[in-house]
Amino acid sequence: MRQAGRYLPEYRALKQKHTFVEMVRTPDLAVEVTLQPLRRFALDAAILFSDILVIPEALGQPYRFKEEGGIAMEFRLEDAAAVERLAPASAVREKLAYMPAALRILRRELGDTKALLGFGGSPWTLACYMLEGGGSDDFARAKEVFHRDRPLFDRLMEKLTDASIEHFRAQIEAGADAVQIFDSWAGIVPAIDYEAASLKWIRRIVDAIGRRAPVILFARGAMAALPALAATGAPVLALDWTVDLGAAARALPATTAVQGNLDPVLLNTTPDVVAREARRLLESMRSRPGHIFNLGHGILPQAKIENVSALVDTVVAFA
Ligand code: 1CP
Repeated sequence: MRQAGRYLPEYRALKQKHTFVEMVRTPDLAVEVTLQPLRRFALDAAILFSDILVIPEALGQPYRFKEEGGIAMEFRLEDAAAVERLAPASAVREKLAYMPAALRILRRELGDTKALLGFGGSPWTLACYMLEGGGSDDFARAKEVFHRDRPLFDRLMEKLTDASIEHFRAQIEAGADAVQIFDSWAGIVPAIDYEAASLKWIRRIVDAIGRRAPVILFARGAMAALPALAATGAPVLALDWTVDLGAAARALPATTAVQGNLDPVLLNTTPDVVAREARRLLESMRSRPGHIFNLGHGILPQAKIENVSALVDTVVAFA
């Protein structure tokens, strides 16, 4: 998840001096931000500081981080001609070379004692930002295009799928132990459309890269689709905080590991509450092997550092 961010003073200090995009594009800065939480907390894994929107950027649709927060794309994809104008998937290697560069440094710094995660957005989630031209509460335009102009939608998804496969391969070659696919906007798709709008493209990615490294699949808001998500072959499903982790895990094949799913809002409370709720979550998974403890979505800027410490200490001490 977004473990970096505004809750850490050292991150805020760095962001005073550099823009978000600059930090993403400069390997030494991306490495520094990635390592910041690991210097404070006994975490088992690091996730590269970057963003899912580097893929639209590599294809010719740049993004920026707005001063008031949130993301804006330089333009929105209007029509089929705009989709055709996007660069081919092969552009990813050259345009995003800063990402494997940062991963190679991190691999050296972390040695073999910590897992290093790469990531990317699902084609559907990327298409949401590209068709909308920025963030949105409902990404209505992506759904409209899906229903109104399926050839355009499919053409865009093919490009995003190919670009994502290149991107994940490059990250694995540079030392990522596993890659996480963020289908952050799965939850806005009607269940009956989820296969055609998102899942079939994710499956292509899992088929293409699953033999090289484990895939962690996170489809926020689509917990009713967990059996279908497991059927993609992704060995790990990340679960959002809306489901009972223990019950959901026991309903999945024993070979599917689960990651999650503490409500990030708890980190705004107190160390006692965090420790209690973390133990409750761990207890619910006691009889089910294959649990990667994590939040159920990204960490919030309001998270308190003493609460993150309490969380990590509780998980590490749990027996
Ligand atoms: O901890 C880390 O730094 C991990 C790296 C990481 C990841 C995995 C970042 C850095 N972003 C992401 C994924 C990402 N980016 C997703 C999928 C995960 C999720 O659902 O949160 C999405 C949807 C984005 C797009 C994005 N980037 C948004 C949402 C925009 C919107 O309106 O929908 C935002 C606010 C960002 C900025 C961002 N990316 C990462 C960080 C640390 C930040 C916050 C920057 C800041 O506030 O200073």
